[in-house]
Amino acid sequence: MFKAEHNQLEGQISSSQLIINKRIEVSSAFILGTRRKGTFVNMRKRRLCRLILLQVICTIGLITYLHLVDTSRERETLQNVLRDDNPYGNVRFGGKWSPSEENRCGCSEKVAILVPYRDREEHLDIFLRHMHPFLQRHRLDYVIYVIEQHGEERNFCKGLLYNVGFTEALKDDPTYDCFIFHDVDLLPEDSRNLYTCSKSPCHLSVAIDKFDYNLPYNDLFGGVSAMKTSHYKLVNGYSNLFCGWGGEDDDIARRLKRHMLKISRPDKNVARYKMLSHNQTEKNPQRFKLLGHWLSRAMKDGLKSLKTTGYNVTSTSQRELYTHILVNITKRGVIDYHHKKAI
Ligand code: BGN
Repeated sequence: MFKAEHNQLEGQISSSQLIINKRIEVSSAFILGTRRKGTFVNMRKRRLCRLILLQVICTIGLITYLHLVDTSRERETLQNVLRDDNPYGNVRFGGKWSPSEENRCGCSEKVAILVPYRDREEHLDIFLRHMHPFLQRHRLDYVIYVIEQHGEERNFCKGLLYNVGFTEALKDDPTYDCFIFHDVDLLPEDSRNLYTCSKSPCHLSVAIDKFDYNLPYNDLFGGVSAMKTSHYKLVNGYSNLFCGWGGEDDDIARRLKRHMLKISRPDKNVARYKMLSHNQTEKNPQRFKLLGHWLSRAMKDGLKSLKTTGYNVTSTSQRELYTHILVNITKRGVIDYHHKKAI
């Protein structure tokens, strides 16, 4: 009795097992896309479908892998760029930077970048972010000095600020060999434009976007220029008398010529600059008169007359990206050459 029941049960199990097996077979055949012809399953078709499915999975996997590798590589490059262009990374307080011994450019020049400044915070910010990575690419030993004007004088006295910057920078470090005189609104576009001092004074801002990348006139020396410390002293620096826009650069160009110092220029395809936009500063109506008397002033008006020019250094401080020199300039009177000498 018990055996008969057992055999019956076994028979039921094996028949239901058969049904289940058949269902699995049918559904897998359906999934794999094979068609049954009656009860016969085409084994070759099933194998082919499995192979296709495997290939599809592999291709998707490969594409995903390549995409991940690519994005991580892209991210890595971007990080490098950001690291390279991060002005805060390795600039010492006071805006000082020097290359490591093994990375020196081969020149031992110490360069001071002088930037006369007033009321152009957003320009200064852009300028510093641009200049630090730019100068570091040259592997220069440099410091950026920002010479800020305040006080009663309404007009901007760029030449005087350059002379003060030059004098204060040499007090800070008497070993500077080279000075770069730089407008805050000019950004060099090409890293091949080297900020070093050659044998002769060099006019660096040859091609400015504002002038369609052309030099407006041959004797132009304004914008960005480079001079050896000895040359700047020789020509008595800039005139202290040009306050307001224009003329101070033409005046020093004449001084250089007088000392037979020929102005050199880099290639105009390299010496390219972008000028940051701003409102035109008030032009100095006295600039023509002043220029007319350039020779009689040349040996007095400048570095030599700085102490009697009516300014004092309010403070000198080391800021995160530059050395700040705050200069108080007292109000200038009108210079009348017919009754009084310039100084
Ligand atoms: C000139 C200015 C320069 C200035 C250039 C470029 C004068 C003096 C005129 C006798 N010179 O005209 O100071 O750098 O334009 O903008 O204004």
